[in-house]
Amino acid sequence: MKLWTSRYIVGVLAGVLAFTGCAPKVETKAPDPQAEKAATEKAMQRLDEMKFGMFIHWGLYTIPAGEWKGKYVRGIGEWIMFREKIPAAEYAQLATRFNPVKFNGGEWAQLAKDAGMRYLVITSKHHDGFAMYGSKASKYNIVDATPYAKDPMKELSAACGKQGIDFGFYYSQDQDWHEANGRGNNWDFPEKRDAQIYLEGKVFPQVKEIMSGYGPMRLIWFDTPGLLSEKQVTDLRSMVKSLQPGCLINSRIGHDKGDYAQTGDNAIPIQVYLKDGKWEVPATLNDTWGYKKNDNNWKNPRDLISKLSDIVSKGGNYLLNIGPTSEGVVPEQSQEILRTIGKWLAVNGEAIYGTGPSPFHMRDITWRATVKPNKLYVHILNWPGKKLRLEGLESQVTKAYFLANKAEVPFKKAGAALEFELPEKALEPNVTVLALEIAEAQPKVADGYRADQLPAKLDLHAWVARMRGEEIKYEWTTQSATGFKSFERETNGLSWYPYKALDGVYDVEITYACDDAVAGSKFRLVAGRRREPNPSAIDGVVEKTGGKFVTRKLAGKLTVKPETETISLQLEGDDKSAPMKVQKITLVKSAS
Ligand code: JFZ
Repeated sequence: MKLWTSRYIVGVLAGVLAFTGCAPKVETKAPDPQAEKAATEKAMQRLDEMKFGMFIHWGLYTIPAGEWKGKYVRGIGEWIMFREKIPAAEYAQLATRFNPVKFNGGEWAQLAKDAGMRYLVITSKHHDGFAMYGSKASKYNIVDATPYAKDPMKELSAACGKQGIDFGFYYSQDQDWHEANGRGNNWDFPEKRDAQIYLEGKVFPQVKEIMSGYGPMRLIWFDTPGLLSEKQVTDLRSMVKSLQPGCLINSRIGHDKGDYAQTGDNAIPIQVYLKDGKWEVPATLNDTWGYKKNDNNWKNPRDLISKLSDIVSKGGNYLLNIGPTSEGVVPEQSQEILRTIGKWLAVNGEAIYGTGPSPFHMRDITWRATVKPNKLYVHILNWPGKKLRLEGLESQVTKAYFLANKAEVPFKKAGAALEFELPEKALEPNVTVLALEIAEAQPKVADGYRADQLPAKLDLHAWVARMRGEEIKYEWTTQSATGFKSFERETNGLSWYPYKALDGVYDVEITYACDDAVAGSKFRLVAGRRREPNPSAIDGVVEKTGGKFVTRKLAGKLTVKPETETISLQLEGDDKSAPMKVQKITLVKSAS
């Protein structure tokens, strides 16, 4: 007890000395509420129109790049300090080797521009506590602690300004593994922390710095709010808004104090989602945010472009990450992927930027829709062959044409549907957009087809799920997910995110194929919230399918409530189930 008390006091004293010594106390006065509201609304509209942004994770963790003392470290690269419980003093030594001589802010801004990205968010300080800009509030920063000794964020923010790309900072406001009073590092600092000391000594001064020295800040991206109190979060918000009322704040500031929301990483709602305002999907190009030298699990451009269409048609923005190396180089593959997306956007951007979400719900993965006044854009994700049937549109279509070549597309009425005559093959390797000119400003959609009217029988395709685990892959030829390897620490499986679209008790079918050798493996379907003690669940056993895709009804029912966060399919046990291919699960609303 005595020991604990004295260590605590020493810890607090050290914190007070380290912080109040060099940083003046920062006042947080509340901004004028009217001005804040107007500026925020304007910025929200701009964010909604931009749709596509670049996320950049860059920090000291790019030196180990996924390997510590010769050992490969699983998981996301920027968490290596935490994963390996690296002492703060030892980790800090990385700074003496951080020298990104190849960094060129103009090139990064140009890459974002080439990719068709309209905004950019970069880590000013991640959980490791190291400031990637010149900070007066903490010596642990790129100018004072590295041989590079320059502030790359000055160059980058200026380059973005020149390119017309909105600039924003990521800032880890609660987790800080370098500080005794930051959250997360209990291997160096087992004592109880005092978050207020950390906030006043580091966070408030640093947030003031990043909000003041880098031009107009379009948004600030806080992360992993954890244990800050509502008062602390409110103070943080006031500080941001008093400095730049039009700077948007993301929901990961905590306590519902953000202007717009994030989904989980790489998590896309299953349907159009407009109930809680604007949202954004932060996503990776491979399986890490911060650079890892051995992570070559790159998503393909087709997948990413389809995801962009999917997300935008559901009402969201896509924030896609690059992880530059410790030299300041963006991996070649990332550049190539982004430029491919940019080429697609140069032709099809009209169907993305400034559009509204789909007026239809989504029945399968053939197409998605976005709208503009008098226009409906049909994004064809999976080419249906020579005919595309579009059901549920009541508006009169006056003209149909492809954005790719402006060629008119013949169509006729077929009962209540429209039937478009397509070429045998897709025009593009990626998403082909069919533009429809319609008589009304807003498309009229028939009852039963509207976005908020889901059918009693609803497919959840593997493609719409988040694929968790490094081995799991999507197979385009069979439209199925495969590679369900089980590992102890990484959850492995498919997760769907209903985001309030579902409410009820459901019978469940699963469509899969497997070699007979896989039969007997167990799987589990779970619907619940994070860490919910008793989620709704169905256990199943894989049966022989003779290699063909079959649909099987599961024994049991799944309860999905509006507050259910995820529906997950996990294959339990060893690697036996790895080659199983899952196309979809189907929820059938049950009477009981
Ligand atoms: C956080 C960070 O821990 C991570 O390093 C990275 O910066 C990422 C963008 O954000 O990780 C999270 C935070 C929240 C969720 C998932 C990962 N979430 O809500 O599902």
